[in-house]
Amino acid sequence: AEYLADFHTEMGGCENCHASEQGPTDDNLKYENSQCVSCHGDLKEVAANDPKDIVSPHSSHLIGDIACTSCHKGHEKSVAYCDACHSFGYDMPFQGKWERKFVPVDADKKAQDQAIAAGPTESTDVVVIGSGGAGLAAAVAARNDGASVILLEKEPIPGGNTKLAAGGMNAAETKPQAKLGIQDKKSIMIEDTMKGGRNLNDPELVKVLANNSSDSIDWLMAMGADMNDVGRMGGASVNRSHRPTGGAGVGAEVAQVLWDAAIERGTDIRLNSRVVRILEAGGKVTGVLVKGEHTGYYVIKTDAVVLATGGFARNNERVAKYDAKLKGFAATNHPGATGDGLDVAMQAGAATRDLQYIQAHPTYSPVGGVMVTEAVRGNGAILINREGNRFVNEITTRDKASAAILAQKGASAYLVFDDSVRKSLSKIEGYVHLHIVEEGKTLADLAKEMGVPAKNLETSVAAYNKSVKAGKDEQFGRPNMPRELNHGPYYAIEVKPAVHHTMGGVVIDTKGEVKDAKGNIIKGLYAAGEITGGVHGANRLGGNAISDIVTFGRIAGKDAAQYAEKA
Ligand code: FAD
Ligand code: MEZ
Repeated sequence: AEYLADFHTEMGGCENCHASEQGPTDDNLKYENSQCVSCHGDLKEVAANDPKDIVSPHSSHLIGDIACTSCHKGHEKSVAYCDACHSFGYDMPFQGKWERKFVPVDADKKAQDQAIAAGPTESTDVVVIGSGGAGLAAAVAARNDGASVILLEKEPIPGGNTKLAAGGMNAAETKPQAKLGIQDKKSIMIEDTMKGGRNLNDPELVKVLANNSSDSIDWLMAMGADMNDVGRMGGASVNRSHRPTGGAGVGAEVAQVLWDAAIERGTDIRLNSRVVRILEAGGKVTGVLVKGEHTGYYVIKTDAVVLATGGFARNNERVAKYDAKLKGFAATNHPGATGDGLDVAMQAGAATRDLQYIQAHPTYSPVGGVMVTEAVRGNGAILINREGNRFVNEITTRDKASAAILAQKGASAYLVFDDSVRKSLSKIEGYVHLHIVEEGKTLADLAKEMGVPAKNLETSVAAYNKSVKAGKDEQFGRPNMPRELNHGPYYAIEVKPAVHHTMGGVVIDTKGEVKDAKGNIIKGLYAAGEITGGVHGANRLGGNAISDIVTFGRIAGKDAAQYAEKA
């Protein structure tokens, strides 16, 4: 049998998988997935039977109830969705690398027009587009305000880039900072953010970001998030990047907590559901046109839409159009970060800004295909080139760190750290698990693994340790050196820059309302998160995106709910 459906049919007909002869009745494939679970067990049970010598594809960092059908297809070739982000270094099942073909939102115009002419099939107070942190925060806030909410996500797996976020969420004057004795001010967060963004940020949006940041931490913690570990990210003058105790990834925590809260509040979340058009009449939003992967085109009537579709770093054609230097670069992002939301927003008349500002993350592992969090440097790692030498202040802003790495021989470098850094950040265990970390009992052993001169590596680390002791980095001016690197074993990860964040996007005001080219508000259209421009200027500081999506997601969701009530 070629496809799963073929041998399942042999075992008992279509009703083996489907509730009706017509096939799937919803885009989450709720019934079909419950059938998989009834025979094969749930993800935990399946994971328990996976071979122990591989990273089990069934126990993962993904959020929500991961549907079996995301990978196992009935009537077409199955796919390994993990492959969309990772390179495991061994053959994955189903052969061939998973990829998403980009289909323009206005493809199939005739069928779209027919669905619009047929009119809405349902209605809701608020439609949220995108199931990343901004979308989930907006949905929770809108439900808290009493609005009915339908949240639409085009991917089979929820959480967007948010679920991948690693290093932390920036916030100032928070309770976790106070507990750790860290003195910070919202005004310093504003200064750092403006400076990092080369003062091209919208200062009003930056004030909203910083002034609401501690409330956003409280909001998440009240829903059960652990944001108690606080570290340093590049360009910050104070430790303000919040993440779970022990240094686990922040994104999986935030996305899971928001997902659970959205479900608990009765949000209607639909996966495999791509919004291709926002409908409006007389300058006001009237609905959205959705393409359900299994249900086809349909219209939802609504007065308020929150666009939370994220950025476009994974669409290299679009990236290169705005910044030709990044042509051919790998990306750290999830496969859905293609920029459809921008197309939908622009079609609806939204103005955009700063699209030319696209950030490369300095430390992407070309071997594993994953980003290595800035928190590794924040907790003490240094950058070493092929000559075995340091060459930059490791926790400078990303634009500067990326440029410095690209200027080294081989256009890549090594993150070098010791066992005390490893122990300080549990996220590092994930990199070890992915086999992207070289290890040496001594620095000389490690140098051999890296293929760099041992003498130089030893001298570089000794000089760095001397700077830590002296509290001053004369060579590169690194401001924060949390620990000496003298606890073997020692580790190295080869890293190079990859496209990471798109700073530009639709123009919003401080309430998350979207503006058109004349500066007028498009009534009923709100946006939050990486789809928007202005918060980060020309260069985003590490940790500021999660802060952005939670704060502006909350604001946009609440405002959309209040607008819908009055409309
Ligand atoms: P996303 O989380 O990307 O969600 C957008 C969702 O919209 C996606 O699921 C997408 O599929 C969906 N979508 C798009 N178009 C449509 C459509 N037409 N119809 C329906 N759905 C659609 N930032 C930090 O501050 N701290 C960190 O530690 C950090 N670490 C990171 C690590 C990695 C590997 C990456 C990639 C990013 C990291 N960032 C971090 C950046 C941060 O994660 C993102 O900027 C942020 O999560 C974006 O959130 P969002 O909700 O705007 O978009
Ligand atoms: O903000 C980010 O993108 C971030 C902190 C990423 C990371 O290195 O963990």
